[in-house]
Amino acid sequence: TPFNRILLTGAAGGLGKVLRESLRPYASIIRLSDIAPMAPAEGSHEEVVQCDLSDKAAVHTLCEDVDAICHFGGVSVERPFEEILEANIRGIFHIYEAARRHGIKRVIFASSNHVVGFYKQTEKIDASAPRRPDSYYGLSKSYGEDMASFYFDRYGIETVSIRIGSSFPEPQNLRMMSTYLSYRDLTNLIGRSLFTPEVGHTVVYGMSNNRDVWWDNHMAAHLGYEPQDSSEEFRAKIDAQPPYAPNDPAGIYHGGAFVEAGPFED
Ligand code: NAI
Ligand code: 15L
Repeated sequence: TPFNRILLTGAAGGLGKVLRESLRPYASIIRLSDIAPMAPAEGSHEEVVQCDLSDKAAVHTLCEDVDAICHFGGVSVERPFEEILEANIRGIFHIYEAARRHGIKRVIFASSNHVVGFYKQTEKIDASAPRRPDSYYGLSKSYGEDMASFYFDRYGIETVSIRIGSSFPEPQNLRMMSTYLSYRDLTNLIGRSLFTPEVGHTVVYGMSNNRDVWWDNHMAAHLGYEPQDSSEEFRAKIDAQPPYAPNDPAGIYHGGAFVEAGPFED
């Protein structure tokens, strides 16, 4: 059964703009939120609320009368620690505290492959592999997954943490031939994550049915996620690109260039 009201954070972002439309079947009302301005509500099925995730009281109000949260808001690339701290680390604490106080029982967390970004592309891992964050950004997602685990064990709030690979209109380079997640597959994975009865805290890799993958989703089989798309349809275009230099992290690590972002000097 669809939810009455779903909250989508990060609604002004690349994925948020897509999900604004594609999550529509999952709820009667979708409440859209971001720190950035958004297009006004289109009808009675939309609500638009600008909100800074680092503002605890504002996030509490944002979550009023919400039945499930899709948490996609935050800093989505490597940045100085202080920026990540406010948006991602304080932000996810505020989301879970608001969920607890409002009795919201299900969260879908946009985690990232950068939680395991320091694995080599020659290594295949499942959700039980020790995390190897590749950045402050990856660390904040790792912390978010721990927050999800804690709020399930302590308060029974269930979460699916989706370690999204690369979700864009198409793969942009050879690395993304492995990490690509189509918008259609992302939408279906969010649906499975919202409607599967018992998920506890489930970690799933967000990837399409790509040929050469580094991640194994057997530990999330209960979600029944079956990707429909594959990066293979873009193979010819990507093959036309020059190969990576032997020392280019894009051809070595799961996280690609994130492994060498920074340091940020004051
Ligand atoms: P994006 O950067 O386009 O969107 C993130 C949104 O969060 C932006 O609209 C931004 O204004 C908002 N935001 C930032 N700080 C905020 C704050 N303090 N309060 C409220 N809102 C704030 O990123 P994208 O690609 O749409 O990603 C969405 C989510 O999925 C992010 O959490 C990202 O980390 C995650 N993700 C995305 C991947 C992808 O391939 N697109 C891969 C892995 C994870
Ligand atoms: C992410 O986590 C980022 O949000 C996104 O912009 C891409 O860099 C993606 O990972 C990726 O690894 O391709």
